[in-house]
Amino acid sequence: MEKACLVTSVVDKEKEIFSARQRESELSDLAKTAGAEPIDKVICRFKKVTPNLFIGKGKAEEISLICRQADISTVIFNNDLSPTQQRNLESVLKAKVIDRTQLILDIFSRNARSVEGKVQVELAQLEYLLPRLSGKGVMLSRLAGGIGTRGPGEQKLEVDRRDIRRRIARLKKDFNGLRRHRSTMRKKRINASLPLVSLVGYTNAGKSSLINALTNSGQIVSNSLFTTLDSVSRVLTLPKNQKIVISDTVGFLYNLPHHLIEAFKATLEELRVSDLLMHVIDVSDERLNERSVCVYEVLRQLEVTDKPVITVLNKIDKLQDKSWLSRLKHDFPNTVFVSAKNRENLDILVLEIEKHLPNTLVEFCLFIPTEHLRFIDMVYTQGCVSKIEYRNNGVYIEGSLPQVLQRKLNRLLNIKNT
Ligand SMILES: Nc1nc2c(ncn2[C@@H]2O[C@H](COP(=O)(O)OP(=O)(O)OP(=O)(O)O)[C@@H](O)[C@H]2O)c(=O)[nH]1
Ligand SMILES: [Mg+2]
Repeated sequence: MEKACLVTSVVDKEKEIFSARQRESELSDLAKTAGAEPIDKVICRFKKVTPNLFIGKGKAEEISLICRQADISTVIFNNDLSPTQQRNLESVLKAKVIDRTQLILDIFSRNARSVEGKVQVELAQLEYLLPRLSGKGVMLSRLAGGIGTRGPGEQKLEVDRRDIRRRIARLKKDFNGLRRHRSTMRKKRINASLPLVSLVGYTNAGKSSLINALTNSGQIVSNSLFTTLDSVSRVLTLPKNQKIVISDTVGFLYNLPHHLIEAFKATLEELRVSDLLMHVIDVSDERLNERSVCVYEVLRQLEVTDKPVITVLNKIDKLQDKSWLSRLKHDFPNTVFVSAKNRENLDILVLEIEKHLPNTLVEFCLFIPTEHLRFIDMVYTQGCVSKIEYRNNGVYIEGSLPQVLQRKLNRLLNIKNT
């Protein structure tokens, strides 16, 4: 385990949603997820950021002493540092210095599973590193190993600037190819007219557990941060037989570094084409209101602001006292209280999804001539058939269908019939 000292700064007059202790506790979770052992924690309060060290000189010397006494080789800062600040801090602290973006990138690189996820993370890591390798040789953090030095699949990240540039060009090319593939897949789904419901929420809220409970799938679930990085989609059949696609993706975090939002914009593009969002909240967490504010802030940055939202208040099984829960109904839109773990209230959630889908089912009766019988398959997979009669020159069916599909079938049949 990499022994670490955690530094959380409080700058006067800078508004933060979370208290210093709450931010420190989140940093500690992030550090542990990255494989570090937080040995000591320091909160620095100051009026103004110092350009060359971020914190004051005296505080830096204090931290340096802590590190020497406790044999700590890594200092993790709860904010972003400029390349100069990072380099200067390393020489004063005589320890490897990791900032918040680098820490989160490291977790991302450990958790990236798909080819696309790995490419995105390595690209973000190298773009982060490049300006940090200029000037006076390789920084201490580049030599030490551990957090900040490994890419996806535990391979060591490049340190040579020329090689990094070459690798960045290569990764960008790969990424564009993958992106085209994703967009083709999306078009296919739109053609199949299946509505898309996307899960959003703070990391560790239980999004993957919920998609597993709803669709009996096997997404990895873990009590650590950013377990899911890649978008995963599953088909769910609603009670009236309407099929929808549910997609699980990367969780959000307070002050998610801009760098990372940029890197994951492509993955998160799914959100922009969603018909409905399910905002999953961990009700057992005392910071649920602040976390929710962060989620909406990230959605705003991603320009996803016009979608209907169902608020899924998850982990109700963890609460002893449930009396205060009803208050949350007034604070969030369209609330449903569930436990993904105990599969509690999932039926209510499914009905709520059905209610908010723009693509609600409509009754239909249709005669499909023999030469177009292939359309029956569409009706069966996406709708609900209540009556079917085989006649001489075709099939008569009644039932309910997504409106989009009904229009499409009418159009197809009319065109073919004329
Ligand atoms: N008690 C309880 N625990 C839950 C429930 N849902 C999820 N968990 C636990 O919460 C932790 C996080 O669950 P995940 O499903 O991985 O959360 P996530 O939102 O996908 O997290 P990331 O992918 O890391 O952003 C795991 O330890 C789950 O077992 C629930 O309803 N009740
Ligand atoms: Mg997950």
